[in-house]
Amino acid sequence: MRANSIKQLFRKQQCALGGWCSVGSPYSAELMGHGGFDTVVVDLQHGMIFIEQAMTMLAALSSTPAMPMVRVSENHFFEINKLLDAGAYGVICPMIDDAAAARRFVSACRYPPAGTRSYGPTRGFLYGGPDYFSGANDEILALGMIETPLGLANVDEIAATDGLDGLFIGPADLSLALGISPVPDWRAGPLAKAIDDILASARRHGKLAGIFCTSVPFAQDMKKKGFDYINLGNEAAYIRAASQEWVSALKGTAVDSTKASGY
Ligand code: 3PY
Ligand code: MG
Repeated sequence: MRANSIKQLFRKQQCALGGWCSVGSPYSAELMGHGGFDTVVVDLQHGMIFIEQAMTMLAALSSTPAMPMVRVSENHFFEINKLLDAGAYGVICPMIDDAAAARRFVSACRYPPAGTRSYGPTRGFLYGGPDYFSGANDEILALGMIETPLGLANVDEIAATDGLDGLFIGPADLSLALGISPVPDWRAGPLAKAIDDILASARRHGKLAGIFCTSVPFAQDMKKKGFDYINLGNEAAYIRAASQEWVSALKGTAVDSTKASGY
């Protein structure tokens, strides 16, 4: 079976860079896939993307060097199974609150006896290869998001979950969980401490640590901290930023950076 490039980078202790699709289009997914990222995530939670579009985007991504991943809309067995069958090589699950939720998520990603995933990797074969079944439980990446008050309180029991490959921080929801603005201030205050605590928990349990970053300085700081997987905004933010920059240059007006955040 095709090796999971993110797992390989993690084993070599090299940082993986992620791109993120929130526009429901196979063409934009393909463009992102050729953008130099190690992986590109199709976001079914907050992205303007539904399951049929996600299938075409996963197909488009598999023609590029970037490993196709998804963020599912919730911890839902059917949706996770369907997207894995469609060729997703990694799943990010939002709002994991405790070890029970983490176990349910991992179980949906793994074939028996390790889990309860149902068999039928229709498109998964095309991307993963004919020996998909023998390698899937090892190659498919399962990342649980820490971004709720309960998730933060229970981070150690979540990180200890067997078969969970890593923790992924959603800084906007995590900020809300801490009672602060969802525009993340990663440099100081409660979010900075929570990021350090989650990273330390991942390290204690030998798990990968990832984070969604909304700007280049944010991403650079997280790289310095030693995160294994750093996601660089999303393509909607790139479109907003580049169009503002071009239009402002021609109109001679200032760029309003508040309109080009990473969400
Ligand atoms: C968050 O910041 O809450 C996220 O889920 C990132 O997409
Ligand atoms: Mg979130």
